[in-house]
Amino acid sequence: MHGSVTTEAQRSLRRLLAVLAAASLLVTGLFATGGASPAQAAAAGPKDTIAVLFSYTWNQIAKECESTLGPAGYGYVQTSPPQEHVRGSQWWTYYQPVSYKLETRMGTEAEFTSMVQRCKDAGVGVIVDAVINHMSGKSEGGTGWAGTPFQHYDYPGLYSSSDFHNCRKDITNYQDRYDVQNCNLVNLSDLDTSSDHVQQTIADYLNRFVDMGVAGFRIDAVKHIAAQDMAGIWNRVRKKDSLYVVQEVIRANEPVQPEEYISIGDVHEFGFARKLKEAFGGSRIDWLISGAGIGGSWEGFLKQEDAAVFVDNHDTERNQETLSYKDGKSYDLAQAFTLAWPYGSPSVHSGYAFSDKDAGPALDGQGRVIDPAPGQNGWTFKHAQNDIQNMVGFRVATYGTAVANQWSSPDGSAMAFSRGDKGFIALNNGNGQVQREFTTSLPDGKYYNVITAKRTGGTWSGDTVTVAGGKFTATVSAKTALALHAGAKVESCVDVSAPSTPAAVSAKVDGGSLAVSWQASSDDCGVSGYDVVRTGGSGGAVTKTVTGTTLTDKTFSAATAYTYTVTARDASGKSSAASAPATVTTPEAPVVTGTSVYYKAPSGWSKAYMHYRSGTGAWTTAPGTEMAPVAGLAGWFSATVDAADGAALTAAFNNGGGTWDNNGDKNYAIPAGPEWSVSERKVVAGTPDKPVVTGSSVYYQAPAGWTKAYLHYRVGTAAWTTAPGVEMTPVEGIPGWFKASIEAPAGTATTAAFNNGAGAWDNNGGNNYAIPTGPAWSVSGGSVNAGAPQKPVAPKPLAGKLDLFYKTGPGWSTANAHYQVGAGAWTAAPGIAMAAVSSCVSGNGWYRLTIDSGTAANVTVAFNNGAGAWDNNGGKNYTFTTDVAAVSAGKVTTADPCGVIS
Ligand code: ARE
Repeated sequence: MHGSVTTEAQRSLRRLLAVLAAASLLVTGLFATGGASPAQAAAAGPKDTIAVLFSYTWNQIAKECESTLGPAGYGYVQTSPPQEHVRGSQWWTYYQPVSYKLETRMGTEAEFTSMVQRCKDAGVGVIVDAVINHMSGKSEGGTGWAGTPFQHYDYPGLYSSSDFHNCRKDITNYQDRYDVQNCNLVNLSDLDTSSDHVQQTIADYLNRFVDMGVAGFRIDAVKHIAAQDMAGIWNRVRKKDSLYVVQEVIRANEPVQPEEYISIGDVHEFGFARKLKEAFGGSRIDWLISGAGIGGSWEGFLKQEDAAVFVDNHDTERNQETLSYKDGKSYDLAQAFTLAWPYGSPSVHSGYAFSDKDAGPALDGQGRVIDPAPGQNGWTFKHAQNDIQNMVGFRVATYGTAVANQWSSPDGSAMAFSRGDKGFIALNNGNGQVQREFTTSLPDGKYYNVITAKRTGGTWSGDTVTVAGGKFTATVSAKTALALHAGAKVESCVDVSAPSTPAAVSAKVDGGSLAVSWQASSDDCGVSGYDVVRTGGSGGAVTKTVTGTTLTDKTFSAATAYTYTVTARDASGKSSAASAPATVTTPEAPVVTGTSVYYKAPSGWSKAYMHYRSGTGAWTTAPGTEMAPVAGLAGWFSATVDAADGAALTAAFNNGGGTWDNNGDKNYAIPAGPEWSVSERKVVAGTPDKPVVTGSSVYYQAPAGWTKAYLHYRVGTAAWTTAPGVEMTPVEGIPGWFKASIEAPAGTATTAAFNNGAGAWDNNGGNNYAIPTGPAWSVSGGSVNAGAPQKPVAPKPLAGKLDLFYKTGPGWSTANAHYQVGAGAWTAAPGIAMAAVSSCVSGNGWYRLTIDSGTAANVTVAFNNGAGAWDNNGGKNYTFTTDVAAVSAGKVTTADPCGVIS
């Protein structure tokens, strides 16, 4: 089931509507001058792929257009910046303009003009890398490639000091829009693009290319040009509605965002390339296509109609933000995926190998780039690599179709999908081969695998697969792909006769399956598949279609006779006669039993896989079957697998990341049977014992100002909750207190920290809180106490008697209260002995005394242990005015701390 991927057709339509909208605004005279033009860049059609020929000479680009790019189906070729630049051997000299003369070390103006025409004739539009944000970065000035003298802020005949922004220091703070758009990017003198003169000068430069017939522009460093300034420049460009524009705004957590520039044209979605690195640079790639798949529906991604994508560009191949040619086959797979997947307009980067990231391309004695040639001077020729140029053709052939038939392998390292009824691709980023029957929406027929097959002119040669009834069986080796499309189909032959009748059909019991096989039929245009009809048993007649000459039947009843007949079909639908029947009777016992295996993983494993075989059958493909965590049993995982005919399983376990437990090289023998548990190298029958789990209520007194409280915790050594943890509920009647319930096996403490869900934490000063098992615990003021908090009872004024509680300090074995009622006489020292309270809800150590207070409004007390130790409240004594009072560690409260007052 495919998601709602916006197709390129929708993309074109939106572009077209935008262009029409702009046009109609103009004719009705409503077009407001001075604002950003609503015009959009040209529609991306089927040929939306750009070959970026980084640092290539103009002469060689012309040749590539004719020999490779045009025939392969590239719509565009992007050049490196073509204006006069500073001198030097580094590649990046041409990102430092000195004048707008089209004289560079890649070629002359005449060569550039000729290239534009030759590429156009080959069906390839030229995209110019336009460096318009700035001029050079040479503080000391100098002389340009074509001999133009310049100073940092002075380019004779073009710009003088007043044409540059005043900031004149380097950008230091990307969080500050002003800094980013007014100061110098790596010392490059920053043009004041708000000025009319500068906008017009830049537009004149761009219009020279428009008149020459280029197809569009890459706008370099546009993040550093305010979007409204860019609109001011763009409004002065001719034929802008027929140009394709792609802008470089590196997405980051910064004020200037890619979306600000979409009224001008496409913007590179750097997030796409970063995700490709995450996927293809690792193992799992399946998440790229799950649901709607990577693209405009993803949070923080440009919409389909605004996005341009790449696997890498000349900056990111150097700073390792993305994959690069250095990643070998995974890089090529990412490229194939990008070309097959309908999100954004893709660029294919093609440069040269390097170890020094500043190193320029190979130069001749005069400093000119030597024409790139395959296998020379490190040029990668990625744009011409067989699989990549053929995937460009795939993109053309599948244009406008939706994604369907998504499939991924259990370990996520391989995936496949269809593009409507026009194309199909399978990508294997894993380390083992994938062999299976794939489902496609391609019409029946024989297709070239364009990843390996070669195209010469319009003729293909190489590996093919045959699709029949929407299925085909193929093997995709590790780190390779298989791609089929409507434009690379074997010419169908003129089908006259039906296939011959399948001969020598046999059916037999083979382990836990029934194996049916026969001899291949012949046909004038090839057999596309076989229909195998089974009769017998309670299910009646069942037909299965296969492309090979065997069928493995796994669904059947015991002690039953089944009869198979086979019919061959060809691609035009002609069928042979049915074969002679072959009959097999299944054995008595059920031949397949399910065994549930429980495994206690070593500590630190977050996942567990079981790699196994049943009897003498084949091993699973490593890492094997992923096991599921067992609820309530920390560290335990389980999987239920089929064991053939009561056979034992041989198994080894691993964490999916290369750590194995193979029982000290002996593997584990797990007998047939319903349930087995493997723990500490022992295999025992049955499921593991679950610990007795008890529930606890955790109460928490939150710091002032918290409106919510969350409990973030782990039971024993089990995993932590996902922050912020579980939300606690306010305790009714006790302001500031919150409550949550947890479950823990008896005797296993819970480690906890509290937070307000908005980033404020109480983790007990970095130590966290240890909460024992038990019915209720209260956490308050940094300590954990047994029991629930007491509802506060409004204190009542003293009336006749004082109920006094005192909690002794360490070393006191008795407590006396020496007191005075109102202004009356003091008791004789040491006063009256208090009674120990044997059971107190808030813990041990409390003493109690009831004092007759008569009509007095207060009672004054000093406590002692009868052996000379006194607590007289630091010399002030304690004065009580309520009917209940409790003193603990110098603190007076007015509630019963023990729950003993009836
Ligand atoms: C060279 C030297 C510098 C020297 C300067 C002037 O390396 O040390 O100060 O010359 O003498 C390219 C090279 C630079 C080179 C420059 C000029 O990469 O090394 O400087 O040419 O010759 C930001 C911009 C983004 C820009 C990247 C590189 O936003 O637009 O930086 N990318 C384009 C091109 C580059 C090119 C330029 C712009 C300049 O693709 O190839 O520079 O024309 C965060 C931010 C990004 C920021 C990134 C890097 O991710 O979010 O916005 O990108 O950091 O700072």
